Amino acid sequence: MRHASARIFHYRLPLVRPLRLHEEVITLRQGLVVELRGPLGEAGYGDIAPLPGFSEERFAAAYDQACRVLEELVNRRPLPEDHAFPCLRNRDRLFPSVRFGIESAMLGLQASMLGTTPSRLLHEDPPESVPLCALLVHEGDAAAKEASECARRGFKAVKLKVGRSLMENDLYTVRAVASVLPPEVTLRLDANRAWRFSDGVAFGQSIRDMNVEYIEEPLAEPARLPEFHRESGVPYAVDETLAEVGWTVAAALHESGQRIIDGNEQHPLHDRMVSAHHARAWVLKPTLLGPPPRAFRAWTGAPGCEKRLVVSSSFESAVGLITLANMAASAGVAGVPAGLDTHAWFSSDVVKSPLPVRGGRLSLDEANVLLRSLSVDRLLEIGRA
Ligand code: OSB
Ligand code: MG
Repeated sequence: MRHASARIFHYRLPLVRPLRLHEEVITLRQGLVVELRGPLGEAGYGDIAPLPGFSEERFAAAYDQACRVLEELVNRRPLPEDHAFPCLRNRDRLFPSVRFGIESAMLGLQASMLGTTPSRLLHEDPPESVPLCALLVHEGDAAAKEASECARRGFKAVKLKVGRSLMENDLYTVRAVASVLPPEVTLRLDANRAWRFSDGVAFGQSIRDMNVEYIEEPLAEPARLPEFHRESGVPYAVDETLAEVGWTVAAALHESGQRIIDGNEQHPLHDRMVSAHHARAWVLKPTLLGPPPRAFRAWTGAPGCEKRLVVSSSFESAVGLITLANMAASAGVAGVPAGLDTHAWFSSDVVKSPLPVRGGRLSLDEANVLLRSLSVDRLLEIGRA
Protein backbone atom coordinates (compact mmCIF):
# COMPACT_ATOMS: atom_id res chain seq x y z
CA MET A 1 0.00 0.00 0.00
CA ARG A 2 2.94 2.34 -0.23
CA HIS A 3 2.64 2.66 -3.96
CA ALA A 4 -0.10 5.21 -3.90
CA SER A 5 0.41 8.47 -5.70
CA ALA A 6 -1.18 11.88 -5.46
CA ARG A 7 -1.84 14.75 -7.83
CA ILE A 8 -3.18 18.24 -7.25
CA PHE A 9 -5.22 20.16 -9.79
CA HIS A 10 -6.28 23.78 -9.85
CA TYR A 11 -9.79 24.85 -10.77
CA ARG A 12 -11.20 28.29 -11.43
CA LEU A 13 -14.92 28.18 -11.99
CA PRO A 14 -16.95 31.19 -13.13
CA LEU A 15 -20.01 32.00 -11.00
CA VAL A 16 -23.34 32.92 -12.57
CA ARG A 17 -23.47 36.12 -10.50
CA PRO A 18 -21.11 37.92 -8.10
CA LEU A 19 -21.02 36.28 -4.67
CA ARG A 20 -20.76 38.50 -1.61
CA LEU A 21 -18.80 36.96 1.26
CA HIS A 22 -18.68 39.37 4.20
CA GLU A 23 -16.40 42.16 2.89
CA GLU A 24 -15.28 40.29 -0.23
CA VAL A 25 -17.06 39.82 -3.55
CA ILE A 26 -15.95 37.05 -5.91
CA THR A 27 -16.95 36.23 -9.48
CA LEU A 28 -14.67 33.19 -9.85
CA ARG A 29 -14.34 30.36 -7.37
CA GLN A 30 -10.93 28.76 -7.19
CA GLY A 31 -9.84 25.63 -5.41
CA LEU A 32 -7.79 22.47 -5.61
CA VAL A 33 -8.86 18.97 -6.53
CA VAL A 34 -6.72 16.35 -4.78
CA GLU A 35 -6.47 12.95 -6.38
CA LEU A 36 -5.11 9.96 -4.43
CA ARG A 37 -4.41 6.76 -6.34
CA GLY A 38 -4.10 3.24 -5.00
CA PRO A 39 -1.89 0.45 -6.36
CA LEU A 40 -4.50 -0.80 -8.84
CA GLY A 41 -5.39 2.64 -10.09
CA GLU A 42 -8.30 3.12 -7.70
CA ALA A 43 -8.92 6.80 -7.09
CA GLY A 44 -10.24 9.11 -4.41
CA TYR A 45 -10.89 12.83 -4.78
CA GLY A 46 -11.12 15.76 -2.42
CA ASP A 47 -11.69 19.49 -2.72
CA ILE A 48 -9.55 22.11 -0.97
CA ALA A 49 -11.20 25.47 -1.39
CA PRO A 50 -10.53 28.13 1.27
CA LEU A 51 -13.40 30.60 1.10
CA PRO A 52 -12.43 34.29 0.88
CA GLY A 53 -14.02 36.31 3.67
CA PHE A 54 -14.57 33.16 5.76
CA SER A 55 -11.43 30.99 5.79
CA GLU A 56 -8.40 32.18 7.68
CA GLU A 57 -6.01 30.45 5.33
CA ARG A 58 -5.30 31.91 1.92
CA PHE A 59 -5.25 29.83 -1.22
CA ALA A 60 -1.45 29.86 -1.62
CA ALA A 61 -0.88 28.77 1.99
CA ALA A 62 -3.42 25.95 1.62
CA TYR A 63 -1.71 24.81 -1.56
CA ASP A 64 1.74 24.73 0.09
CA GLN A 65 0.42 22.80 3.05
CA ALA A 66 -1.49 20.34 0.86
CA CYS A 67 1.70 19.60 -1.10
CA ARG A 68 3.61 18.85 2.08
CA VAL A 69 0.90 16.63 3.55
CA LEU A 70 0.48 14.64 0.34
CA GLU A 71 4.21 14.16 0.12
CA GLU A 72 4.17 12.68 3.61
CA LEU A 73 1.08 10.64 2.97
CA VAL A 74 2.43 9.05 -0.19
CA ASN A 75 6.06 8.52 0.75
CA ARG A 76 6.11 7.73 4.40
CA ARG A 77 2.78 6.49 5.59
CA PRO A 78 0.81 3.45 4.59
CA LEU A 79 -2.66 4.32 3.38
CA PRO A 80 -5.66 2.88 5.19
CA GLU A 81 -6.44 -0.71 4.34
CA ASP A 82 -9.41 -1.48 6.51
CA HIS A 83 -12.44 0.12 8.06
CA ALA A 84 -10.41 1.69 10.82
CA PHE A 85 -10.29 4.96 8.98
CA PRO A 86 -7.30 6.78 10.44
CA CYS A 87 -6.85 10.43 11.10
CA LEU A 88 -4.15 12.41 9.41
CA ARG A 89 -1.07 12.74 11.56
CA ASN A 90 -1.08 16.07 13.40
CA ARG A 91 -4.39 16.79 11.74
CA ASP A 92 -5.24 19.51 14.24
CA ARG A 93 -2.36 21.59 12.96
CA LEU A 94 -3.65 21.61 9.40
CA PHE A 95 -5.87 24.29 7.89
CA PRO A 96 -9.52 23.19 7.94
CA SER A 97 -9.86 23.31 4.15
CA VAL A 98 -6.75 21.15 3.72
CA ARG A 99 -7.93 18.62 6.29
CA PHE A 100 -11.32 18.38 4.67
CA GLY A 101 -9.94 17.96 1.15
CA ILE A 102 -7.29 15.39 1.97
CA GLU A 103 -9.49 13.32 4.25
CA SER A 104 -12.17 13.37 1.55
CA ALA A 105 -9.68 11.93 -0.93
CA MET A 106 -8.55 9.30 1.60
CA LEU A 107 -12.15 8.31 2.21
CA GLY A 108 -12.89 8.15 -1.51
CA LEU A 109 -9.81 6.05 -2.18
CA GLN A 110 -10.65 3.68 0.63
CA ALA A 111 -14.21 3.31 -0.70
CA SER A 112 -12.91 2.68 -4.19
CA MET A 113 -10.44 0.02 -2.98
CA LEU A 114 -13.19 -1.76 -1.08
CA GLY A 115 -15.64 -1.48 -3.97
CA THR A 116 -18.10 0.59 -2.02
CA THR A 117 -19.15 4.22 -1.60
CA PRO A 118 -18.08 6.81 0.99
CA SER A 119 -21.56 6.90 2.52
CA ARG A 120 -21.48 3.12 3.05
CA LEU A 121 -18.08 3.36 4.69
CA LEU A 122 -19.43 6.00 7.02
CA HIS A 123 -22.74 4.34 7.81
CA GLU A 124 -23.99 0.75 7.63
CA ASP A 125 -27.35 1.75 6.19
CA PRO A 126 -27.17 5.19 4.61
CA PRO A 127 -30.20 6.77 2.94
CA GLU A 128 -30.34 6.78 -0.85
CA SER A 129 -30.62 10.52 -1.06
CA VAL A 130 -30.09 13.66 0.97
CA PRO A 131 -32.70 16.43 1.24
CA LEU A 132 -31.35 19.86 0.37
CA CYS A 133 -32.27 23.33 1.54
CA ALA A 134 -32.86 25.60 -1.46
CA LEU A 135 -30.84 28.80 -1.35
CA LEU A 136 -32.97 31.69 -2.61
CA VAL A 137 -31.23 34.39 -4.60
CA HIS A 138 -33.97 36.97 -5.14
CA GLU A 139 -35.70 39.54 -2.96
CA GLY A 140 -39.27 40.74 -2.60
CA ASP A 141 -42.00 39.25 -4.79
CA ALA A 142 -39.38 37.53 -6.97
CA ALA A 143 -38.15 35.66 -3.88
CA ALA A 144 -41.70 34.50 -3.14
CA LYS A 145 -42.05 33.24 -6.69
CA GLU A 146 -38.71 31.46 -6.41
CA ALA A 147 -39.69 29.93 -3.06
CA SER A 148 -43.01 28.58 -4.30
CA GLU A 149 -41.20 27.10 -7.29
CA CYS A 150 -38.74 25.36 -4.93
CA ALA A 151 -41.63 23.99 -2.87
CA ARG A 152 -43.32 22.74 -6.05
CA ARG A 153 -40.07 21.02 -7.05
CA GLY A 154 -40.00 19.16 -3.73
CA PHE A 155 -37.63 21.12 -1.49
CA LYS A 156 -38.58 20.83 2.19
CA ALA A 157 -36.57 23.87 3.31
CA VAL A 158 -35.60 27.19 1.79
CA LYS A 159 -33.05 29.70 3.01
CA LEU A 160 -33.20 33.45 2.56
CA LYS A 161 -30.41 35.94 3.22
CA VAL A 162 -31.40 39.00 5.25
CA GLY A 163 -29.59 41.96 6.78
CA ARG A 164 -28.23 43.36 3.54
CA SER A 165 -30.91 45.87 2.81
CA LEU A 166 -33.30 48.07 4.81
CA MET A 167 -35.05 46.10 7.52
CA GLU A 168 -38.47 46.96 6.08
CA ASN A 169 -37.41 45.43 2.75
CA ASP A 170 -36.25 42.28 4.53
CA LEU A 171 -39.52 42.07 6.42
CA TYR A 172 -41.47 42.43 3.21
CA THR A 173 -39.49 39.60 1.59
CA VAL A 174 -39.76 37.29 4.62
CA ARG A 175 -43.53 37.83 4.75
CA ALA A 176 -43.92 37.29 1.03
CA VAL A 177 -41.88 34.06 1.12
CA ALA A 178 -43.53 32.74 4.31
CA SER A 179 -46.99 33.34 2.85
CA VAL A 180 -46.40 31.11 -0.20
CA LEU A 181 -44.66 28.20 1.55
CA PRO A 182 -46.79 25.16 2.33
CA PRO A 183 -46.65 24.10 6.00
CA GLU A 184 -44.28 21.19 5.39
CA VAL A 185 -41.60 23.48 3.94
CA THR A 186 -39.52 25.29 6.53
CA LEU A 187 -38.03 28.76 6.17
CA ARG A 188 -34.49 29.49 7.34
CA LEU A 189 -33.00 32.98 7.46
CA ASP A 190 -29.36 34.05 7.55
CA ALA A 191 -28.24 37.53 8.59
CA ASN A 192 -24.47 36.89 8.67
CA ARG A 193 -24.15 39.03 11.81
CA ALA A 194 -25.62 42.12 10.21
CA TRP A 195 -27.50 43.64 13.16
CA ARG A 196 -26.87 45.36 16.42
CA PHE A 197 -28.69 43.69 19.30
CA SER A 198 -31.68 46.04 19.40
CA ASP A 199 -32.23 45.85 15.62
CA GLY A 200 -31.90 42.07 15.64
CA VAL A 201 -34.46 41.74 18.41
CA ALA A 202 -36.83 44.16 16.65
CA PHE A 203 -36.54 42.08 13.48
CA GLY A 204 -37.07 38.86 15.43
CA GLN A 205 -40.16 40.20 17.15
CA SER A 206 -41.63 41.20 13.79
CA ILE A 207 -41.23 37.70 12.37
CA ARG A 208 -41.98 35.58 15.43
CA ASP A 209 -45.43 34.60 14.14
CA MET A 210 -44.07 33.47 10.75
CA ASN A 211 -42.87 30.06 11.76
CA VAL A 212 -39.25 30.60 10.84
CA GLU A 213 -37.23 27.46 11.65
CA TYR A 214 -34.26 29.58 12.73
CA ILE A 215 -32.19 32.59 11.84
CA GLU A 216 -28.46 32.11 11.37
CA GLU A 217 -26.24 34.62 13.12
CA PRO A 218 -28.61 37.56 13.57
CA LEU A 219 -26.17 39.60 15.68
CA ALA A 220 -22.90 41.45 15.28
CA GLU A 221 -22.36 40.47 18.95
CA PRO A 222 -22.47 36.67 19.07
CA ALA A 223 -22.24 36.66 22.88
CA ARG A 224 -25.81 37.98 23.02
CA LEU A 225 -27.45 35.26 20.94
CA PRO A 226 -29.16 33.47 23.87
CA GLU A 227 -30.56 36.83 24.96
CA PHE A 228 -31.76 37.42 21.39
CA HIS A 229 -33.70 34.17 21.58
CA ARG A 230 -35.24 35.04 24.96
CA GLU A 231 -36.31 38.51 23.87
CA SER A 232 -37.49 37.79 20.34
CA GLY A 233 -38.79 34.23 20.74
CA VAL A 234 -37.03 33.28 17.49
CA PRO A 235 -34.54 30.38 17.53
CA TYR A 236 -31.09 31.04 16.15
CA ALA A 237 -28.41 28.94 14.47
CA VAL A 238 -24.65 29.36 14.77
CA ASP A 239 -22.42 29.39 11.71
CA GLU A 240 -19.62 32.00 11.99
CA THR A 241 -19.71 31.54 15.79
CA LEU A 242 -19.20 27.81 15.45
CA ALA A 243 -16.27 28.39 13.11
CA GLU A 244 -14.71 30.69 15.72
CA VAL A 245 -15.21 28.11 18.45
CA GLY A 246 -13.45 25.64 16.17
CA TRP A 247 -13.90 21.98 15.52
CA THR A 248 -12.22 20.56 18.62
CA VAL A 249 -14.21 22.66 21.07
CA ALA A 250 -17.41 22.17 19.06
CA ALA A 251 -16.98 18.40 19.26
CA ALA A 252 -16.37 18.58 23.02
CA LEU A 253 -19.40 20.83 23.42
CA HIS A 254 -21.52 18.44 21.45
CA GLU A 255 -20.45 15.57 23.63
CA SER A 256 -20.45 17.17 27.05
CA GLY A 257 -22.37 20.47 26.68
CA GLN A 258 -22.80 22.25 29.98
CA ARG A 259 -19.79 20.50 31.55
CA ILE A 260 -17.48 22.08 28.95
CA ILE A 261 -19.06 25.46 29.53
CA ASP A 262 -18.74 25.22 33.31
CA GLY A 263 -15.15 24.04 33.07
CA ASN A 264 -14.04 26.90 30.79
CA GLU A 265 -15.27 30.06 32.49
CA GLN A 266 -12.00 31.87 31.81
CA HIS A 267 -11.66 30.70 28.21
CA PRO A 268 -11.54 33.59 25.71
CA LEU A 269 -14.25 31.86 23.67
CA HIS A 270 -16.48 31.12 26.65
CA ASP A 271 -19.35 33.37 25.56
CA ARG A 272 -19.32 31.86 22.08
CA MET A 273 -19.43 28.36 23.57
CA VAL A 274 -22.52 29.35 25.53
CA SER A 275 -24.13 30.78 22.39
CA ALA A 276 -23.35 27.62 20.43
CA HIS A 277 -24.71 25.46 23.24
CA HIS A 278 -28.10 27.21 23.21
CA ALA A 279 -28.52 27.30 19.44
CA ARG A 280 -31.37 25.49 17.70
CA ALA A 281 -29.04 24.41 14.92
CA TRP A 282 -25.38 24.12 14.10
CA VAL A 283 -24.38 24.97 10.56
CA LEU A 284 -21.48 22.59 9.95
CA LYS A 285 -19.19 23.64 7.12
CA PRO A 286 -16.34 21.12 6.96
CA THR A 287 -14.23 23.36 4.69
CA LEU A 288 -14.25 25.97 7.45
CA LEU A 289 -14.24 23.59 10.43
CA GLY A 290 -12.10 20.69 9.26
CA PRO A 291 -13.68 17.65 10.96
CA PRO A 292 -12.80 14.25 9.51
CA PRO A 293 -15.64 12.93 7.31
CA ARG A 294 -16.45 10.20 9.82
CA ALA A 295 -16.80 12.66 12.72
CA PHE A 296 -20.52 13.30 12.51
CA ARG A 297 -21.19 9.58 12.46
CA ALA A 298 -20.34 9.49 16.15
CA TRP A 299 -23.02 12.11 16.70
CA THR A 300 -25.86 9.90 15.61
CA GLY A 301 -28.49 9.68 18.28
CA ALA A 302 -26.41 11.38 20.96
CA PRO A 303 -28.69 11.27 23.99
CA GLY A 304 -30.60 14.46 24.62
CA CYS A 305 -29.43 16.00 21.37
CA GLU A 306 -32.17 18.21 19.99
CA LYS A 307 -29.84 20.38 18.06
CA ARG A 308 -30.20 20.23 14.31
CA LEU A 309 -26.96 19.51 12.53
CA VAL A 310 -27.03 21.15 9.14
CA VAL A 311 -24.13 19.98 6.99
CA SER A 312 -23.48 22.86 4.61
CA SER A 313 -21.30 23.91 1.75
CA SER A 314 -18.76 26.69 1.50
CA PHE A 315 -19.27 26.98 -2.27
CA GLU A 316 -17.03 24.04 -3.11
CA SER A 317 -16.92 22.43 -6.54
CA ALA A 318 -19.00 19.31 -7.17
CA VAL A 319 -16.13 17.23 -5.75
CA GLY A 320 -16.53 18.91 -2.37
CA LEU A 321 -20.32 18.92 -2.52
CA ILE A 322 -20.51 15.19 -3.17
CA THR A 323 -18.27 14.42 -0.18
CA LEU A 324 -20.45 16.73 1.92
CA ALA A 325 -23.56 14.87 0.78
CA ASN A 326 -21.96 11.59 1.90
CA MET A 327 -21.21 13.15 5.27
CA ALA A 328 -24.74 14.50 5.60
CA ALA A 329 -26.15 11.07 4.79
CA SER A 330 -24.05 9.42 7.46
CA ALA A 331 -24.58 11.94 10.17
CA GLY A 332 -27.78 10.69 11.65
CA VAL A 333 -29.16 13.99 10.48
CA ALA A 334 -30.27 12.64 7.15
CA GLY A 335 -33.78 13.99 7.61
CA VAL A 336 -32.49 17.52 8.13
CA PRO A 337 -32.18 19.37 4.81
CA ALA A 338 -28.48 20.04 4.14
CA GLY A 339 -27.15 23.42 2.97
CA LEU A 340 -25.69 22.09 -0.26
CA ASP A 341 -27.70 23.99 -2.85
CA THR A 342 -24.78 26.11 -4.00
CA HIS A 343 -23.95 24.21 -7.19
CA ALA A 344 -26.44 26.34 -9.12
CA TRP A 345 -24.08 29.28 -8.62
CA PHE A 346 -21.49 27.71 -10.90
CA SER A 347 -21.87 28.17 -14.63
CA SER A 348 -19.65 25.11 -15.15
CA ASP A 349 -18.15 22.58 -12.79
CA VAL A 350 -15.36 20.01 -12.59
CA VAL A 351 -17.72 17.11 -13.34
CA LYS A 352 -19.38 16.66 -16.71
CA SER A 353 -23.05 16.49 -15.76
CA PRO A 354 -25.07 18.51 -13.28
CA LEU A 355 -25.48 17.10 -9.76
CA PRO A 356 -28.33 14.56 -9.57
CA VAL A 357 -30.88 16.64 -7.66
CA ARG A 358 -34.52 15.66 -8.09
CA GLY A 359 -37.48 16.44 -5.89
CA GLY A 360 -35.22 18.58 -3.72
CA ARG A 361 -32.98 15.58 -2.93
CA LEU A 362 -29.49 14.67 -4.04
CA SER A 363 -29.19 11.04 -5.08
CA LEU A 364 -26.08 9.62 -3.42
CA ASP A 365 -25.29 6.64 -5.60
CA GLU A 366 -25.58 8.70 -8.75
CA ALA A 367 -23.47 11.46 -7.23
CA ASN A 368 -20.79 8.97 -6.21
CA VAL A 369 -20.70 7.54 -9.73
CA LEU A 370 -20.29 11.07 -11.07
CA LEU A 371 -17.40 11.65 -8.68
CA ARG A 372 -15.66 8.38 -9.56
CA SER A 373 -15.87 9.24 -13.24
CA LEU A 374 -14.28 12.63 -12.69
CA SER A 375 -12.11 13.51 -15.62
CA VAL A 376 -9.12 15.51 -14.49
CA ASP A 377 -8.03 16.13 -18.10
CA ARG A 378 -9.80 19.44 -18.14
CA LEU A 379 -8.05 20.58 -14.96
CA LEU A 380 -4.62 22.10 -14.61
CA GLU A 381 -2.17 19.83 -12.78
CA ILE A 382 -0.04 21.86 -10.36
CA GLY A 383 1.58 19.26 -8.13
CA ARG A 384 2.19 15.57 -7.58
CA ALA A 385 3.64 13.22 -5.01
O1 OSB B 1 -23.71 32.49 5.11
O2 OSB B 1 -24.34 30.48 5.46
C1 OSB B 1 -23.66 31.31 4.86
C2 OSB B 1 -21.85 29.40 2.14
C3 OSB B 1 -20.59 29.94 2.29
C4 OSB B 1 -20.35 30.92 3.22
C5 OSB B 1 -21.37 31.35 4.02
C6 OSB B 1 -22.64 30.83 3.89
C7 OSB B 1 -22.89 29.85 2.91
C8 OSB B 1 -24.18 29.24 2.67
C9 OSB B 1 -24.22 27.82 2.22
O3 OSB B 1 -25.19 29.89 2.77
C10 OSB B 1 -25.55 27.33 1.82
C11 OSB B 1 -26.48 27.05 2.93
O4 OSB B 1 -26.15 27.25 4.11
O5 OSB B 1 -27.61 26.62 2.64
MG1 MG C 1 -24.60 31.35 7.48
